[in-house]
Amino acid sequence: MISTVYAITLVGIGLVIAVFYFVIANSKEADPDYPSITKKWYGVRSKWFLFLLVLGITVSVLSTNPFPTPDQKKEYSGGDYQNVTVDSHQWYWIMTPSTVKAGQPVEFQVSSADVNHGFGIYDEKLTLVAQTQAMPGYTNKLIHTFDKPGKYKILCLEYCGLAHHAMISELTVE
Ligand SMILES: [Cu+2]
Repeated sequence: MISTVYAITLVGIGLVIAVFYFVIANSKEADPDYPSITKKWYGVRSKWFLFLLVLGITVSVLSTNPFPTPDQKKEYSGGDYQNVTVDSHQWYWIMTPSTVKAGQPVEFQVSSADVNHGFGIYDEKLTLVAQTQAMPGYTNKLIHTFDKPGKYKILCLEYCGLAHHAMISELTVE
């Protein structure tokens, strides 16, 4: 098996060398039209760049509206926040408590026991409603008011190792 792989590798290297040799042996002096061609395609390139820039900004603005991090300074006068402590681990969440009430702001205190994770709250249609980073040594605050009761999903938004995809939990909003 190993000698087969070795042979295939050698043949591959030989092919690459042959292609390089062919290109170098067949290359000629620069075309006299080269400067005018360069000028024309530089123009095309800058128009293409502007198009991509405008497209990128438009897509970013449209796809982050509403922005998935709610206003953290919004005043709330209807009583206390509900507090939820979130500890993230490779590869699970510990949320205390894991049931909250709709209509009253929730303050999530999010931290990590090992590496960086992304704390993402998704509704039943798997639309991101709020998110913050979970970092070791820091406690990040995320304030969010749930309008609708239901089962919300917690997914990790930052690749954190082998079982990152399995880092799923549930938050019940009553
Ligand atoms: Cu994670």
